Amino acid sequence: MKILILGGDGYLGWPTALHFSDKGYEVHVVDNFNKRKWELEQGIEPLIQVHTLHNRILRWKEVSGKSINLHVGDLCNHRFVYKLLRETKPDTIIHYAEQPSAPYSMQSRTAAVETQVNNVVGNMNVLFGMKANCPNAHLVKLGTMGEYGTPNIDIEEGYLEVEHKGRKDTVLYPKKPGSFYHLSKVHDSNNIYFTCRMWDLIATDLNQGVVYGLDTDQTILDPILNTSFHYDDIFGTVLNRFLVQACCAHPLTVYGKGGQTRGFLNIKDTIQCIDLATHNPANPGEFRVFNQFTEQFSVSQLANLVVGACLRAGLDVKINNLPNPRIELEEHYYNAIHSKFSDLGLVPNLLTDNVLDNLLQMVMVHCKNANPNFFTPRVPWSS
Ligand code: USQ
Repeated sequence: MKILILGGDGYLGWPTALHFSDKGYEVHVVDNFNKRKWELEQGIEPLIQVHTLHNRILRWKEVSGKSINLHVGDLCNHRFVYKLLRETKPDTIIHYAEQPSAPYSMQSRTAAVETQVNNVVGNMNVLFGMKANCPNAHLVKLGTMGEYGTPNIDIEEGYLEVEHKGRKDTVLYPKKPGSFYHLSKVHDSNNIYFTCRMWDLIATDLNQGVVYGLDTDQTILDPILNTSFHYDDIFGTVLNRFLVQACCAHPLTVYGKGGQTRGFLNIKDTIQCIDLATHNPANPGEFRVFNQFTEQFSVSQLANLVVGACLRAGLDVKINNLPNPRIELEEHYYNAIHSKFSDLGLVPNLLTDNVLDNLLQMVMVHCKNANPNFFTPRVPWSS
């Protein structure tokens, strides 16, 4: 199988490339290094050095004997996308290549527009490029649970059956995203759904929850194979942030009341889900939607779990409920269905005490590099 990974330099794209290369597939990675540029512009660094993609690919070849093919280019350039798809003719396209941060997208008009242009136009070029060059390829697109927002009813997996004035239909689940970033993924989903209906494209949209963790079976083989681990207020996700804050004896930055509830998953389960989706493709014309997370927590629950892990490790850490920089419900109903991956055989790596203790130990080794200036949130949603 030939696999094309868009966004192969990123937090999830790189471990995905290693996973499929390890399995013996022909792997092509694509990146324009925009994420590294955005980090430089913000003065942000990951906790652990991330080597260049070129060096990581070289090291992987030395460690495993296997090759990963690198293509440097921008998905917003349709000529690049068409050439890429024409020359590689992939069986599966795994699309991570988007601006991934809600706070980044809420900084300014410029950042909001940049996020939506980068994400929506890049995704549209992939869809048009697929139609022209590889209409039978399976697109596995990373969306987000944040597309749904926090509705006062159960969140279904993609679709909702409605009865209206005595008639029934199935519609895409209504979306109420909470940032221009999350909204960009809603636009992507609509565009992909449209092209499945119009052109018979084959797609799986993965509404992924908040990812935590650093290590996968391949990244641990050599320090140069590390993926990025962010703890800053822009690109860091909440549990990764809390772990670094805890190791620096900084109070955990719970925004507002902390009742915000989200779906979470270990980075190892991202890889497992992508593997399952890849090996069980959707049908022609099908826009298949999976909710990709393994368990749900409120932010306060997570903070308390981290405090518990700290106690076991002999660290004294406090929780600080900061004024919430975001506009979001801090107490709400949340019940998101996520059975489709279980049906395909997902065996989740849940956030047990043991897993949390190991994550804390890993972060402790590196926390001397952490910059406490990145702990305080700087982007208010209201500005
Ligand atoms: N939060 C805190 N304290 C912090 C950081 C975050 O209380 O220091 C809260 C936020 O207010 C929010 C929740 O934790 O209620 C999650 O925030 P997050 O920054 O971990 O996640 P989010 O902004 O939703 O975005 C992240 C990824 C994004 C992915 C999304 C999945 O950056 O790429 O799409 O998680 S989901 O949240 O399910 O939409």
